[in-house]
Amino acid sequence: MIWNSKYETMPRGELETLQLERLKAQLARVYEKVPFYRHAFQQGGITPDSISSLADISRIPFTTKQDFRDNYPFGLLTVPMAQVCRIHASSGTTGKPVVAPYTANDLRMWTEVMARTLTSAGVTKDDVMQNAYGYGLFTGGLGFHYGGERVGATVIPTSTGNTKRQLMLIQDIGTTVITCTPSYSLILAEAAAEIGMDLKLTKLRLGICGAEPWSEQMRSEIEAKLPIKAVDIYGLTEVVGPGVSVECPRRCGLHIFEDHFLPEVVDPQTGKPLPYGQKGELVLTTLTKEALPVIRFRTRDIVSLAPEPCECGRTLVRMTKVTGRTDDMLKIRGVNVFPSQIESILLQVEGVEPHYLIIVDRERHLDDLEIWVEVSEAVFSDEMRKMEALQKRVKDEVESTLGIGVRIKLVEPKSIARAEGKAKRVVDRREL
Ligand code: DLL
Repeated sequence: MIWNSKYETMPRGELETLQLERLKAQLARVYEKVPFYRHAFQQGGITPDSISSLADISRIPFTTKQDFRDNYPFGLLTVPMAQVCRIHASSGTTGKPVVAPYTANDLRMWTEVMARTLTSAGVTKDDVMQNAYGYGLFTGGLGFHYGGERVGATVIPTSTGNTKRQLMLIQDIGTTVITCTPSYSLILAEAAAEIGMDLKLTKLRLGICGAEPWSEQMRSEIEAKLPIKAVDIYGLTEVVGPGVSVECPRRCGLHIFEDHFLPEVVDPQTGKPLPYGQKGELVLTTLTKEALPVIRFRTRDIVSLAPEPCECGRTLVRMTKVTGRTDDMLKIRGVNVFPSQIESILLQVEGVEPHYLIIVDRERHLDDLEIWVEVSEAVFSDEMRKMEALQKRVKDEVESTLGIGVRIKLVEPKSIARAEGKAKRVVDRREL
């Protein structure tokens, strides 16, 4: 099923004409309204009028997460606050989050792309969709929620956690679709096994999983342990949230909703555009977003693009599953975590040395975060009570910034191996 045939199956020539028209309008708006973009364009020696083809976009400078940080919170906004209806956020590279404001039109567009996404994944009005993405500042909860309602499905807004209650609702209400991170779907499977509940006897048939990287092996594991077909969905806060791309029933890549998001793949080192089929960094430009359009946003996600028509009938380009990142961002329980964030917290705590090791593991499908932190000689030779107080302080600081639980292990001075070159700060033991 296709939610919006006009745009999802538009002949590519027509689509490209539409994209160029929208791109020009978007560039003219940001040039007029946002000093950051005006300066960047001027430095690159261009004006919106210099862009006369889609290929010309490579002349425009990139936008990065750092630019969001430098313009925090509203430096990239193009409308008065009175027109902003909602704000979401996700973690940035240090303490301050990335802020995503939406106008009423932005929310309509987001609901539209989420309705397309859910329809592509196989959701219909007859489904009962249990939404176990986090509600709140995270875009997952409300993004799926409104998309599900738009399609006409029955939406159960369970949000994350409370696994036993999730299972009870699946059984009692007759949930057919679960929307959650891939790792959470395995937690559900395991918890069901523990209480002797056979998920195969429920009505569950479909899972829409994203917000963190997952491999084909993990998909096989999910599909073996739950009675669902697991579909991949991709998106990011800076661009819209979930709803940028999704798999169709053919499952041969994720179709990008190109009438709203213009994709490019570039060489992460040189920034030069790469041809279709070559792996590189995904760069996205929003074509219709009002409150906070982004021009050439470097996602840091590694993909390649395939423009060949798909058997499903969609003409929209397909991206491969995300196979990695060009930076050190970790997704821990669906939350973006940067080692630099942790470092900047540690550096503010007295008695702690700037030597640390971040250990990420997956214990029974749940991501586990432990940080080893060296303490100063003075603290180390102090009383136990003081060490405990320091450990609690570090734990509280890290947890309140990241919003996820962490174990802190204080270790002796000079016990963390020193690197001669680049320090190794992260040990990721998860096998995705
Ligand atoms: O994770 C939005 C989302 C919510 C997507 C629910 C899908 C489902 P952020 O928290 O801003 O937004 O994180 C965005 O997560 O740049 C990728 O690195 C990663 N990511 C998101 N979806 C996938 C996926 C949401 N399907 C960052 N596969 C992105 C791999 C993904 N990585």
